[in-house]
Amino acid sequence: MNRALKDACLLVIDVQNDFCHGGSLEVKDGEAVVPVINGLSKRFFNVVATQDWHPADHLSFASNHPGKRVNDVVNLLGIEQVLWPDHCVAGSHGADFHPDLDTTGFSLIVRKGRRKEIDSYSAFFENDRKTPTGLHGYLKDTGVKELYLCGLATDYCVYYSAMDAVKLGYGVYLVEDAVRGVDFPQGNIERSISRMKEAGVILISSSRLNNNLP
Ligand code: VGL
Ligand code: ZN
Repeated sequence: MNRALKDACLLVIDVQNDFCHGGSLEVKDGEAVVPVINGLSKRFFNVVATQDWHPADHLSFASNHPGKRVNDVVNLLGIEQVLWPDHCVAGSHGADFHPDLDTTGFSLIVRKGRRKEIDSYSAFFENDRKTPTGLHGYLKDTGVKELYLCGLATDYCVYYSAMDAVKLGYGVYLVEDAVRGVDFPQGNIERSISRMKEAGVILISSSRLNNNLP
């Protein structure tokens, strides 16, 4: 196998029904990433996907804080937490991958946000920035050095995953036409993209990536 491909991994973040059209935490145009990701995942040897996978009593849900509303901010274990509509409840239809997402090539699926007391935006660490999901160990063991990030949402799970990946020493690429964001608060997508670029994340289009793959 081509060495470049063995070193690289496509990381598909949270392409789940609840983040797509009609879902409870719908990301505008979220489902548009599906055909782009399907095209890319056929070209990579390593493809890892994440699923947001919450218990029904998860404390990121506004419904579990009487008197609070969606988009209010609370404190969870000393960490600021935006409150969301109930979403991606483990085992529910909303937590399933989008039905058109081709999962055939996925080598690993990481489920995160499973502890009720703490959220996990990043694919690598829970929001305490300390508790590992195990993904870094898997990628190290399989010799992955470069990560190509895609999926939902640009300004939350993709953003936190990309920033952690840089800190962990990976070469990090953001496939710019294979992500969509929540944009809460307004301007958050642009701000997140600038911060990722400043941190060393390289933006690449899926067509350029496709042309550069062996
Ligand atoms: C996400 C908000 C809450 C995401 C997950 O996948 O970006 N955003 N849970
Ligand atoms: Zn969530």
